[in-house]
Amino acid sequence: MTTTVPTTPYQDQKPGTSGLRKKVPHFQQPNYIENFVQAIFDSLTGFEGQTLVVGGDGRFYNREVIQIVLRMAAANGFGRVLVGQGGILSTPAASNVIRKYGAFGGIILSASHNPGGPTEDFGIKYNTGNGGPAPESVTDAIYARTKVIDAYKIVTAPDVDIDVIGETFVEGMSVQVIDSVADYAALMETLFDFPAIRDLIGGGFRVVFDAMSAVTGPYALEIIGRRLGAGEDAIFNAVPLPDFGGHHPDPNLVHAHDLYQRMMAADAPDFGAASDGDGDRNLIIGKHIFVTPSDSLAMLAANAHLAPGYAAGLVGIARSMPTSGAADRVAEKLGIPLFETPTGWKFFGNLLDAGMATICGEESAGTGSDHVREKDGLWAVLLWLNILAKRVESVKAIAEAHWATYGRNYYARHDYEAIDTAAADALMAELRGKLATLPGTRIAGLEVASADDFAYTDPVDGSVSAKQGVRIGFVGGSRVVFRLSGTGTSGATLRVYIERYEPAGGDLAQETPQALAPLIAAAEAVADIVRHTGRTMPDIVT
Ligand code: VG1
Ligand code: CO
Repeated sequence: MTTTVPTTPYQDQKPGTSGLRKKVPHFQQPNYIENFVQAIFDSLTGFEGQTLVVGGDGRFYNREVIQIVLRMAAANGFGRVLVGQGGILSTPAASNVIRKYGAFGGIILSASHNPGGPTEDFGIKYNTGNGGPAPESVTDAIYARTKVIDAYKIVTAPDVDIDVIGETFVEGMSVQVIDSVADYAALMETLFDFPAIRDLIGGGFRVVFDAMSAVTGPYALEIIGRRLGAGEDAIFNAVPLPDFGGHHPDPNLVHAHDLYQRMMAADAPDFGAASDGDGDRNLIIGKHIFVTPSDSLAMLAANAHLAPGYAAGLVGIARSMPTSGAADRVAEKLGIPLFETPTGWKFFGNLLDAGMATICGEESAGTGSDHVREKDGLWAVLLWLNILAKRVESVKAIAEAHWATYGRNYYARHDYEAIDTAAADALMAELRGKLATLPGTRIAGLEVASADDFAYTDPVDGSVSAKQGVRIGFVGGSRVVFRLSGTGTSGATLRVYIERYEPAGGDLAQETPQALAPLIAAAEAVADIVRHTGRTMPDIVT
């Protein structure tokens, strides 16, 4: 039986960089989930009888919300829902399922790299039929609807057993619980040379993968552990836990510190990797060398033709604006276009759909391709392994050869977390206020060549996204970029992106903090971070 339940709107359901993210208790307010899910459905047309995909990263509250979504999907007229077993679907796997089964769209329950648990973070995101995050036109419509919503539709029905593969019905709507891993693993086999990687590993090449007690555990066990023969012992923290074992499932040098230490040890394995809460990010560490995500994007693009799925070459490369320019040099050499987009995977969707880009990446450890419409952590790991199997060189040798050819973009991101929102806004407003006067002046000894607030015009649909980050370029090609995070849930997070280019033939073997020291000083001088935030040091350097 379908009931229309009256409700009152919340004013704070604005999706950020990647969906709506709040603390769990916030989501547990009366009708908070129901309002948002109904606002999604109210913003869409034509889904009557169609398929919806639902899954998440297994964090606390995942299972409860899936049951609500199932009852509301039935009440709103969907014909079928595909659910990952146990409620588990990594973000790239969900994107694949949406595409493979021709679904109308999908609801992904995740707060990605944010911690999980009863008092930590939860998130909801809607993906469209191309498998990608809803574009801003859709998220804006959802937000507008949440502010005025006065009722939602739900059926009365018992919970569906989402742990058993098979079909059940909720008030006439089919619910199919599917294997979370199978479709994704099959897709990976079409893209990469599994026999070559198996031979590499069988020959003694040692691989370790840290799933960070998050969603990629089952995927890595099946693909790296079993199909590629690395063994189950090669996968650490392989069981997805509702609270990720109390850790941040964020694959960076701070939160994946154990992996980093292991890879820097004298007897380190040859290749180490990690992924985040929902499986769309990747951390790549070779024996005794960390590869920055921006460099990884460039190196993957330069070598992608070694994998069967990319043997025909790339049509274009896209990167988010704060990502380093390393990929630009690869695009130039390959004679293909390079697109610079705002932060967030939703901006790559049109380029991928239009066949304008094959590989995309973000400095935040996200890399992916046109095989799905999300960034994909394991995909990046497998492409690296495929390249290593074909080149039969170490990660370090590949990185050094890359820099010797293209030059090196020294790069770091400094995050100031949970700062006062008003202080963060004031810092950005002051910066924006002086942009026009900066070119030609010197900051901490460096001459400013350009200063602007990044605005993007989508080359496919002409939509414009303004105020996407303040960038200050210096004579010689170095730059600093400032923006506020759109995924945090407490206060504001200031991200400062610092980049310096050293051409081939220059000093390519510096330590990154030293190479960037003058720019770090310039960033402080131009933005007055200490005065605005009271912070003398970033919380996280990646
Ligand atoms: C961050 C990253 C961005 C990424 C987004 C979602 O956003 O900077 O590159 O696309 O997280 O990633 P922000 O607005 O906090 O800087 V995930 O792995 O959370 O889906
Ligand atoms: Co993620």
